[in-house]
Amino acid sequence: MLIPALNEAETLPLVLQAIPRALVRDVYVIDNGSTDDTARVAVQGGAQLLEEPQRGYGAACLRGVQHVERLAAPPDVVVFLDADFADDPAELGWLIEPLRARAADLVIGSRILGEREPGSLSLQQRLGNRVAVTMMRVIYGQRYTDLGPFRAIRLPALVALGMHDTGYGWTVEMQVKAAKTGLRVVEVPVSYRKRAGGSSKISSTVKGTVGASYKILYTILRHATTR
Ligand SMILES: Nc1nc2c(ncn2[C@@H]2O[C@H](COP(=O)(O)OP(=O)(O)O)[C@@H](O)[C@H]2O)c(=O)[nH]1
Ligand SMILES: [Mg+2]
Repeated sequence: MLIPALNEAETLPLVLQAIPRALVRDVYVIDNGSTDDTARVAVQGGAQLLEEPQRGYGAACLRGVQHVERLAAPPDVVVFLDADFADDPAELGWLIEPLRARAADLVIGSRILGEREPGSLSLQQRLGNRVAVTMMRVIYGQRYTDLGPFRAIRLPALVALGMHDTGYGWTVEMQVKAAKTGLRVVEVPVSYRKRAGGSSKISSTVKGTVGASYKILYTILRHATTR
């Protein structure tokens, strides 16, 4: 399991405690240059610590993937989970079930299909999601309902996608490339609550929202022209 974290010392312990450890071999926290106690609480909570000095959600995820890929015994499946305790790690079983059953290569936890705490997804997030999934359906013929961060993928399939995005285009890049290369994709409902520690670094600010929206649309369209 890979958990990118930037200054999430408040919520990371809750996340780590809630992970059903029987289902997970290793938990890695990728510290993305935190200035708080993130690194310490990660280790205290039983996770292994990786450091990624380059800022960005995708940079942290890529670092984690490169690490597990090079292990002597790489895992079959990689799960991504945010450190802000907005997702419920206890729902991991539902997420990996389709992979276990060999019925999917990529499983997206959909917050749209699941139970959302009021206010956990802002209006602009829901609208942005809607635009992005509609574009992916029209351009790539793949039905998604969400770009949720809680997701599981077979490691060989992930490596074959050749992920590059170092920022918030990471989740949509994975989905676009999965659709283009014909991975078997399944969505499962996941619940979502308001992040506990402070406010979101992206969706609660105008700059973050505009930047992420632009990046998401750009990613969808760029891959359309390199079909
Ligand atoms: N904003 C930001 N988040 C990062 C970075 N690296 C890792 N993260 C983690 O990415 C996750 C998602 O960030 P969050 O602020 O909740 O964004 P949102 O859920 O999209 O509004 C959290 O677990 C962050 O700690 C980074 O460089 N920038
Ligand atoms: Mg969040």
